[in-house]
Amino acid sequence: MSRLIVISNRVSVPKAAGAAGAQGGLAVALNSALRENRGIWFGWSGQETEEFTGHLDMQRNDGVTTATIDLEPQDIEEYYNGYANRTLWPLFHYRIDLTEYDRNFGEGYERVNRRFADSVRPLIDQDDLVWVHDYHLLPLGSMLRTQGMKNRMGLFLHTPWPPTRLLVSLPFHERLVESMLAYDVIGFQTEEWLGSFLHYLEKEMGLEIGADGCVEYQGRRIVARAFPIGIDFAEFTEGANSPEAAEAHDKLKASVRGRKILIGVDRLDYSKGLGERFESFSRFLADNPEEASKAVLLQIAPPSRGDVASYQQIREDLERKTGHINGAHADVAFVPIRYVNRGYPRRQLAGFYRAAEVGLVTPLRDGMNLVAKEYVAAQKPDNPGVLILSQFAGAALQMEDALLVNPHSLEHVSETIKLALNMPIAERRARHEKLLASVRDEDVVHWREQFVKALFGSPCGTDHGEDALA
Ligand code: ADQ
Repeated sequence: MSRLIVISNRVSVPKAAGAAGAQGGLAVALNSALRENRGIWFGWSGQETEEFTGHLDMQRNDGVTTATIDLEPQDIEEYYNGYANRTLWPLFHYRIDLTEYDRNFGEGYERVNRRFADSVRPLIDQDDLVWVHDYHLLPLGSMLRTQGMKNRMGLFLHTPWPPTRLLVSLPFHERLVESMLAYDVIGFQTEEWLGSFLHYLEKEMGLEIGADGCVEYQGRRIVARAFPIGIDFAEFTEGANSPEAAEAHDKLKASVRGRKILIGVDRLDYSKGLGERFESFSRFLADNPEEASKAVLLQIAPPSRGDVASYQQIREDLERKTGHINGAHADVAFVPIRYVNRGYPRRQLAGFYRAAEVGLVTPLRDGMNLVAKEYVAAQKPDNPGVLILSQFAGAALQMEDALLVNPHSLEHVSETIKLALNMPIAERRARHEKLLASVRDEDVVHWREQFVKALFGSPCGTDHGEDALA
């Protein structure tokens, strides 16, 4: 049987469900995938070393083998804080105003991708499947091919893929996209991002896309498809019914003394639309004085990428906004926004979701958004809360029974908050039932199976990978 080799920027050593600290969407998804496949998760340790050595730190934790390397300060600055998070992340989230183009970033990105390729190469056997993740490592596959690797290799992009008109603003965009065509399978979160990618291949590279999503390039056949990621439904619902979740639920409920709770849970990132969300809630408070003192917004937002200036900026903006809004609407016994900058164990988080009458998930742009799915999974089916979801989250394509909103429109979000807080139980149940079915059926196991099936099989007919897998 082929092993699975997962490669991503960071490797997150699996934690037990009740353990402290936040785990990002990627970490949560991959740990469940790896537990069921013998294999290795390779990536950066998150640690800095004075000079890059390529030393591999191998560990085994909770059924998952990890192999990590340390990076030197210049790598971290140019590759991680630079090209990945100051160039590609904003560009892929349609923020060309925040996108920085710096030649050193591009060079650092290629250098670190080559270091990844050199370090992981000895760990890969002839018939292993290689699954690369995300925007940090787009050219890794082509570097492994240059070293003669013939294994089947797939790439899954967790972010959106931008429209061609935006992407062409990136210097050397042709080189970046061309390098991606070294993979056998290229996966996107939604048909929308897939469509943008295929549009680029057609318009900028003159390639022809087959009806099956297959593309021929330099004698190889590549498939590009949508594989919407899901949550670990079984683990999450078990957590939601745990004593830790019940305790978190009860504590939060007691603290709001009968008020209704709207909850937001997001990494502190400008793509998540937190500023607009706070302002929409403020509009709701101003427009509905009779309801204003009956609702509390709990926003949990652990800081991320603190070394990047735009992230320091958003943190300051949100602190100022929270201060303003609370200053305008609070009284001695009531503060409308509770803004918390820390991570929580997943079971506690599930308890908070369950305690909230409304899940407020309003990113300006998001590859998928797992918080929307976790909120639905955590609800009590006989008395569920209401999900308000941005139409610009990838999740909106699967979750049409949420209340979909335009996060840029304060009026729209404010009116939808009112609707959600007053929704009759029958409608809440009916919407939740449909949402729950899709969150349950299209979970992370389904996602992984679909991707690995495409990687293992040959959806585009023959190519070099088949012999190795025979
Ligand atoms: P993220 O941008 O990190 O992921 P998201 O999908 O919402 O966004 O996942 C966040 C995860 O972190 C959730 O599982 C959430 O519970 C957890 N989390 C957030 N705040 C937390 C806190 N305070 N305490 C504990 N846990 C917390 C990227 C893409 C998304 C895509 C995922 C998966 O940007 O679009 O859905 O990858 O592919």
